[in-house]
Amino acid sequence: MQLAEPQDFERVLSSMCTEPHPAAREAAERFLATNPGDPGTYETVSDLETRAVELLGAVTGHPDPAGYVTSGGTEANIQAVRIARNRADTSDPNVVAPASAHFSFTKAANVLGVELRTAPTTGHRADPEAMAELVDEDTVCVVAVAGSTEYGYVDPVPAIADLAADVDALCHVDAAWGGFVLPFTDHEWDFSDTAIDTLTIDPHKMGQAAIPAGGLLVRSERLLDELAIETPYLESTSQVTLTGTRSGAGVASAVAAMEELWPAGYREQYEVSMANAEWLADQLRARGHDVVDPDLPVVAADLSVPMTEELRSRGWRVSKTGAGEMRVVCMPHVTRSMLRSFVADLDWY
Ligand code: 0PR
Repeated sequence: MQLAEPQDFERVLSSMCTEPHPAAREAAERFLATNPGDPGTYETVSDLETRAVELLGAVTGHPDPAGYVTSGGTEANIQAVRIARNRADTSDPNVVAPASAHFSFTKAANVLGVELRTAPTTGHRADPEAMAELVDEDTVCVVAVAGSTEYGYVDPVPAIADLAADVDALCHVDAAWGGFVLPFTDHEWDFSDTAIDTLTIDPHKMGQAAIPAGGLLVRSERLLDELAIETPYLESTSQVTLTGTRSGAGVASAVAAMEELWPAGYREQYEVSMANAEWLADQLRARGHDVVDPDLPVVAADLSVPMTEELRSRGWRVSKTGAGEMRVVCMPHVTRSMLRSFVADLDWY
């Protein structure tokens, strides 16, 4: 049978995922038939997962992290909220997050029976004062976003960690997308900078691993214990993951990408992506558009709806923010020459 070819990345400007690094692709294929959810049987991939967590710790400033490779940022965020809920002693738990938090927190709240309270942002960043008005004794988790989905902006993580500590809640940082570029910036966001408890960082986004490879890291093993479920018929006696059978491809691919790229390769990619974002922002400004200044490599600008639709009809994959701006994510597959031809199409319009 002749299967369809997957689409190429030639005109994809909207995705937070990218073409995997060749070493990551190769590792994914090699470990396709392994299941880290059954570590007693699949020992090699289980050892690779230990290595993945170690490497994620290096990226996020934690010399001795605990955690695991999730199916993606959604699972990691759900599990972080679950840890916080299980640890707390309240029958009416709530989570406080900025309005910019990814919709996976809505799923987490829904699945876990936790109330989600969102505070308005200021200048596309979380406003700790607005969040302070929402926390109370039933707050189990306070969320900061380090690299927001729509604008790539970074919240004031230290102030949000202080707020969490004030009410004895956990502080969770969602660096699902930003985690592999933030080490090369001045932002305070990781385990070494701030008193955070849990963190999401996805190898299958800026980490250049194959899908599915997300990451949940926690400051200490004790927090992971909040998730432990007894597994009477497996070799291991408990399981902390949300899914049972999991992709060994994601785990192996994450290790291969990080072994290959951390830190020099990721730094170089950050510099290239950031320069591309700034170049595109300048080009759009020169054409009279309002541009949200890029902080990490995401560009949002006020292109009209017909203009965005025309670009889409020419094959460009661009998306819109909630406020209606056109948004371009400068992923590793987004090159300067791609952006030049994108701008040329804009000029045609
Ligand atoms: N946290 C952040 C900050 C994210 O941006 C995302 C995904 C997640 C968590 C969830 O991760 P998983 O999808 O791995 O579970 N970001 C969106 C996504 O890829 C971004 C998006 C949404 C991009 C809509 C394009 C688009 O059209 O689903």
